[in-house]
Amino acid sequence: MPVTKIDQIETMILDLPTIRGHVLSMATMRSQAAVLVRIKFSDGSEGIGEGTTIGGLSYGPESPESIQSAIDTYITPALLGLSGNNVNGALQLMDRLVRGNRIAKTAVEIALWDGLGKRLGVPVSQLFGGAVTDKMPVAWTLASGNSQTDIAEAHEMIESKRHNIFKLKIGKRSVREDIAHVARIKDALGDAASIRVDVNTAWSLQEARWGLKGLQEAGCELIEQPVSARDLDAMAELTSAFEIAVMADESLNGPEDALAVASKRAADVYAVKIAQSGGLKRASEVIATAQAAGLGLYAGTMLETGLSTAAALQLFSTVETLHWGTELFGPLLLTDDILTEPLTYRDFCVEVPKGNGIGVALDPDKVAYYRRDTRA
Ligand code: MUC
Ligand code: MG
Repeated sequence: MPVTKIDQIETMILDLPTIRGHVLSMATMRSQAAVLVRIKFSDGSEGIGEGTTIGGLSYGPESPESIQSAIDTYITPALLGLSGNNVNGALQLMDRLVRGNRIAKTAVEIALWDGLGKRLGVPVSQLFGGAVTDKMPVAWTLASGNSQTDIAEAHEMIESKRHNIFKLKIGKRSVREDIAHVARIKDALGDAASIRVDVNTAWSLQEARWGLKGLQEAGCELIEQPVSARDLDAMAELTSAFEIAVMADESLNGPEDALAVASKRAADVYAVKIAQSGGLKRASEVIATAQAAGLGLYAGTMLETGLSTAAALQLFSTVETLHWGTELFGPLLLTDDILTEPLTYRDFCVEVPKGNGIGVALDPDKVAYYRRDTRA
């Protein structure tokens, strides 16, 4: 293969409205800000990537603006002129020159994989050893803030065969109110649905002990990140004290965290997010750690557009067993899709896009319309 150099890296922020308020313990989202990356290579080929977080700076240490500035100011000058085919080389350089900033690195790395896959004429899944599935179960998040609205939304999803796994966002109200809310939804849906919750770190250990007991009795199957990301001792206590599955999300920022959580047995399941891991390669290392430790796997989301969702699908399609399925529904939470061909959601599954690279293309008119820097 001839040497193909990285000629240009362009970034832009898109502001995309959500279909309803998405109420999380730390923020209510009414729009999502996605940072897109387009890399142009010396042979004329291109690759696209995305780095997206949730709720400004309320979820994690990176914001849309910091993602863009980390790329423009520090990553791009280091990568220009280097080989576009050597993704590992680019990753090592980014890790050496830029601490943290995993989502910024993810956006660039996805664009490199996309360009490489397109030049080789293969999907990115092939670059990770090949897909073992072409579709995966996909959960939906009920987070309107109201039990009756959530129940109506869940019924619609089940009837249209779009989702029968629901993640409820809790942690904003009292533990008692949250348990009652979950119990109302579980009672209304019965065995037609799997009910899980995400507390997004909002509880103390004391609250979590009550919470897990109540949720378990209400028929909830899994609880995601009940306590602080750093409090692995509390996560380990909850994991061993209750039958309900405990899933780590915010505790997992890359392979080193994956090893720490596994060593302490501080979760039963890993929510693997490509953005939080630092890209597809680092996410594959998080996955390998969970597999080696005998932990369950779930494909998480940062509520990204179809672009990053497609990149995640490429990687997760290569994983032998995703015990808890995926929540790769990001594009469905947005009022508009920015892909020329939206991802396919049917029969309770999301399908892996066919095609080279990450398998999707951006709609230029939509991108122009939602770009923050050119909006009036
Ligand atoms: C999170 O913490 O998992 C994922 C799905 C959703 O609704 O919010 C996110 C964030
Ligand atoms: Mg979560």
